[in-house]
Parts: sequence; structure tokens; C-alpha cells
Amino acid sequence: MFIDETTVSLKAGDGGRGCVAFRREKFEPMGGPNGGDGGKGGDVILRADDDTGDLEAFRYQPLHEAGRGDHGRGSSQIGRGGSDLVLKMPLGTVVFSEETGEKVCELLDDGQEVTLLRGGQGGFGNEHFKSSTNRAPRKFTEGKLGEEGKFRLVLKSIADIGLVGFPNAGKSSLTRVITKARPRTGAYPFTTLIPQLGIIEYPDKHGRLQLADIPGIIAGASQDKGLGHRFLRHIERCQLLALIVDMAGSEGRSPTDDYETLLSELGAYEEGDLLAKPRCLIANKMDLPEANDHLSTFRKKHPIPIFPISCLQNEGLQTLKNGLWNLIKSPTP
Ligand SMILES: Nc1nc2c(ncn2[C@@H]2O[C@H](COP(=O)(O)OP(=O)(O)OP(=O)(O)O)[C@@H](O)[C@H]2O)c(=O)[nH]1
Ligand SMILES: [Mg+2]
Repeated sequence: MFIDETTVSLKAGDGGRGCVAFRREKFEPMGGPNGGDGGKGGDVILRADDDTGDLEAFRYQPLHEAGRGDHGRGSSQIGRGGSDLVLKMPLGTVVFSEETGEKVCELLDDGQEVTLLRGGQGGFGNEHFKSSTNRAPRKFTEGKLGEEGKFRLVLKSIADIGLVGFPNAGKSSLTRVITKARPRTGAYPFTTLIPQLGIIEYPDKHGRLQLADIPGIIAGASQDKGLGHRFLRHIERCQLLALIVDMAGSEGRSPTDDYETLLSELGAYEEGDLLAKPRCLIANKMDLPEANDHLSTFRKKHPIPIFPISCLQNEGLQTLKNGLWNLIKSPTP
């Protein structure tokens, strides 16, 4: 299962208690205090990890705790610090405090670490309290409690380009022909149930762009029709939206209507302003006979960059790849 939202309870380790002890040696029966301090509790650290695809691990184990610090011991021995808890999160994870609803942090770059909760300091042993007036203190302090909290984790994938289209428009077919990702394709709607990320390589430009193939959007998706529009969160961070339509209208709908429906569904998404993003149109299925007529009608109506392609016959793909690169790397204002 692909989990892109869940809540977790996290706790940093408590500090260890300080120790009360006195030096006892053969010829020194009344030795001074030597109780050591407690160790510090472990921190809870979040690490962005490119190999982690979703938040499934947290769905099944929603409670995580860092190690507690050991108590101090005699002979001035300081308790060992508790071990830190490092939790791997997929790139693009946003962490919200469940209590306040506020955003706490985002994990965007592979290897990036955020110390979310700090372990408690260890308590003081009695050695700490010795002074000229009190040579045999029995005083010690407890370790401080580790910080804890409940958090909501939301994954918003990181991709440069978001592919948006009706079911069967050919989003996954396109992803297969221009990236190494292998999402399933099929002649039935909602073949793709979870977002798929693919990388478009540009060997001549020594660069790459990341493409997000998300499940199909239909009219009313914003009212939860089909798979709803929650998957749009995975294109929220994209720089460019590539709307893809079946230009042949092979399912009996007009491609121009499809495009307008997609725009209105994007506009109904409340979490982010998707219509403010630069966009282009990918006219797919140009191998089918009706496609050319539909394309000229479309062009007259919508002045946006259009890339006619056929995934089936591998046509227009190089022009499309270069076009996407140019739209992202040198956008016209
Ligand atoms: N004729 C023709 N058919 C195509 C072309 N591209 C894709 N198809 C067909 O269209 C159907 C749907 O393709 P998918 O790539 O699964 O479509 P999708 O947009 O990912 O669909 P969902 O995952 O259901 O949203 C498949 O039967 C493909 O073979 C094309 O260029 N020409
Ligand atoms: Mg698909």
C-alpha cells in the first residue's frame, strides 16, 4: 500500500538520574562525594532518504522512542547517553504538529537531518553539589524528561513536472517511453492507483528532470469522484504542469472539454494554487485519425505550448523532452 499521510507519536529519551555515592578507600573512610551525573537521553532525528518511497513504515508502527540516558554511578562515572533515534522519511515529507496544526519542518534533500525532539539532560550526581560548606552532600537531581509530541506526516512528492490527465490519456505510457520508470498501463481507467516518479535523462545537457505520473483526474474529482484529487498534493511542488489529453477523443469526449475540465479540477484544489504554475499541453494519441482535426480546433482556443506525440509510435518524444527542459530551465516570463 502507498501511504502518503499518517500520524506518529514520538518521544526523545529521558535523561538518566544523578547518583549519590562516596569514595570509600582503605585509609580514607570518609571520602568525598563521587556520584556521577546521569547520561543525556537520545534525540529523535528525521532523515530525508531517497530510498524510502512512502510513509508506510509509520502507519504500522506509529510509536517511536529514542533511548534513555543511563543513571550516573559511583566513582564519578557518568551515565551513558541514550542512543538517538533516526527515522528515515521519503523526500518531500512535511511534518506538522498534531497539537497546533503548524508546520514543523520539511525534508527535501537526500541525507538532510532535522533534530525534531531533544533528549533530556542527565541529572546531577552528588559530586556536583560538593562545596566548601557541604563536603558530604546527599543531593542529586533526576534527569530531565525527553521532549515528546504527536505529529502528522504528509508526503508531497518532489518532482519538476507533474503529469495531469484523465484516466487512459496515456500518462503512464508516456512515463514509460521517456523515463526508466515502469508504471503499469492499461486500456481501463485508473490503472495507476499511486503516484509514480520517473526521471527524464538529458545526457547532452548533463541534466535530468523528475516527472510525477499521478492517478487520473475526472470531472468532479474535487468532490471525490474517481480517486478524488488528494493525489494532486504530489504535484504541488512541481515547477511545470504537463496536462495530457487523448487528442483523438477515443473515449467519445472532446479533447478541448477534457482540458477545460482538468483546469477546473486543478482550480478546485484548495491546498495550493495549481493554476498559477506554468503549464503546457501534451496532445497524445496523434497516431489516431481524428487527432489532427481536434488539435487544430484546440490550438485556436488555447494559446499554450502544445506537444503533439504518440506514445504508441514513439513520435514527438524528443521534441517534447526538449520542450519540457526549455520550459523549466528558461521559462518565458
Ligand atoms: N493509440 C494510442 N493509444 C495509446 C497511446 N498512448 C497510450 N495509449 C493507450 O491508452 C491506454 C491508457 O494508457 P495509460 O498509459 O495506462 O493511461 P493513463 O493515463 O496512465 O491511465 P490511468 O493510469 O488509468 O489514469 C492504453 O491502452 C494505452 O495503450 C498512443 O499514443 N496512441
Ligand atoms: Mg496510469
